[in-house]
Parts: sequence; structure tokens; C-alpha cells
Amino acid sequence: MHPLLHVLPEVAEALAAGRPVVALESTVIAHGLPRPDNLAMARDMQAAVRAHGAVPATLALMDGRIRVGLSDAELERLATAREVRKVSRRDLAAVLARGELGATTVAGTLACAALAGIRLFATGGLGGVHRGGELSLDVSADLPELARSPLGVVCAGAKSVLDLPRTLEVLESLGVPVVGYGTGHFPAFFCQDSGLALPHRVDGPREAARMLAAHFAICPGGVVLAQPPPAGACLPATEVEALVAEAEVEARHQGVSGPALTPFLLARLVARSGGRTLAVNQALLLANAAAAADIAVALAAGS
Ligand code: PSU
Ligand code: MN
Repeated sequence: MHPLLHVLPEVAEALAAGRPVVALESTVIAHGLPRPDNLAMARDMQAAVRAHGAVPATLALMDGRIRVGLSDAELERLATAREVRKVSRRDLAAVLARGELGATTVAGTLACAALAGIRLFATGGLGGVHRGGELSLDVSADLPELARSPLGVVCAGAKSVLDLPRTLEVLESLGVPVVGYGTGHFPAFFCQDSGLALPHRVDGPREAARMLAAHFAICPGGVVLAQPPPAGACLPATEVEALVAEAEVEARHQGVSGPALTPFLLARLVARSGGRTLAVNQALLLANAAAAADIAVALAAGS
């Protein structure tokens, strides 16, 4: 193992034995969800992974090491600390060298999970091309990192606050497969369907595992497995569009940009929807954790 990695014994044993492990990110805990729901969700996601037969490994930076798997006390520290850095690929070295507390984004988690040899990762929504990104060039580092790190990433598509058609264009250019998990369309995070057709679809964990095994055998980088949010939890697309448009105006007026933009927009949506976007976010995080565990089990079984 890499000297900067500190792997929880339970996770290290599972990896060494070829048993299923699912990586979980920590930006969603530290910056993506309001407190105290964030700690409850961090615990519930780990429990969902376990209930579906895999070992959860939440990733974060602590005391100068990349932590792969956190104890409950460490999860609590991450969810309640006053200052937590948002760590993408570009931030890894600086935060490690200073020994700061860091929550890894999808990009940061992918980079670290790849070092540890983890094959599955569950998150909520990917980062992507922000609206207006064709001029601002605000394109999440999640996209190039997906092209580098050999993991299957179960998500509900990319966040509704993004430009979804351009996000898919960039993923195509990068050669990252975007596969519908039980759907033929790219989901839109808070909504089941963005209206954007996907070129490939798999149904169920065994089909997903077979596709991942073929990809890992012949291609570098990862695979996006896009699962629609649970039907009962979804919001109407027109309502989400109106909420996002309002939140975008607020961000512009307050001069919010860069890494602060995504957490700002998500928090404004929670406030403006009276908590309804939070309920969808929580439901899809749990569903994605469960699906990633199912796929990790199938992949470990070689089916
Ligand atoms: N999806 C969520 N909540 C989040 C994020 C995604 O439901 O908080 C986080 C992820 O960690 C993702 C990051 O990698 O937002 C993207 O941020 P940016 O657009 O600054 O790259
Ligand atoms: Mn950005």
C-alpha cells in the first residue's frame, strides 16, 4: 500500500481477500448536506452498503494521510468540524502536507480510491459542466478524473444545477462510458429523466459487473452507472428548473463562483424547496450506495 494511505483494517482485509468494497465520498457529508442530517446520512450510507453485502470505505484526508474507511468517531469529526477543506485532485497534496481536515469530492475520492484498489464508488450526483461553462470554463474536475481512475461510479447522473447535455458531451470526448442502470436515459438528479438518451444500458448488478469487468480489462479510467432517483422521491422537472434558475441568480448577485458554487446552489435549493430537494438527495444517496454494493458483490463473485 502507498505510504500516504491509511486504510481501516476492515477495508484492508476485504481488499486483500478480494471481497467487495464500496468507496463513499466525504464532500457530500461536509459540504453537500445540511447539519445534522449530514452525519445521519453518512452513517446510513455505510449501513446500506453493509446491508447489501459489501464493506463501506468513506474517504477523507486527516492528519496528513489519505484515510480509506473511517470509524464512527472520525465520521462525526468530519460531519461536525468547523472547517473542512473541499478537496479535489488539485488540492490533495497541499491539504495532506498541511495536515488539514479535508473532504474529498468525486474527483478527489476517485483519485484516492484508485490508489487503494477499490473498484466501486457510490455518490449522489457528479459534478460537470456548469451552466454558462462554455464561457466560464467551470467544468468539474470530476469529469477528467473519471477518465483516469478505474472505478464504476453509481450516481443519479449529474446535479440538476448543471448543463447536462454539455456534461455528456465532455464525458464522451474523454471516452468515459455513461451507462444507464435500469434506464435508457440520463437521470437528472432530482428528476428521473433528463430527456437525454444514453447509448448503453445495463439491468441489474450482474450485467453491470460484466460490463465493468470488460471495461477494466481493456480500457483505462472509469464508468458512470447512472441510476434514476427512487420514483417516489422525485420532483417535477419544471419545478426544479424554476428553483435552479432562481438559485443561479442569487449566486450571480452574491458573486459566488469556483468550488463554493456547487454547495451554495445545493443549499439554496434546499431552502427554496422547503427541504424537498434534501429528501430526494437523501433517498438517491441510499439507493446508490445499495446498488454499488450489489454490483461490487457481483464483480467480486466474477459473475
Ligand atoms: N452531489 C451531491 N452533493 C454534493 C456533491 C455532489 O449530491 O455535495 C459534490 C461532489 O463531491 C462533487 C462536487 O464531486 O460536489 C462537485 O463540485 P465542483 O462542481 O466544484 O467540482
Ligand atoms: Mn467548479
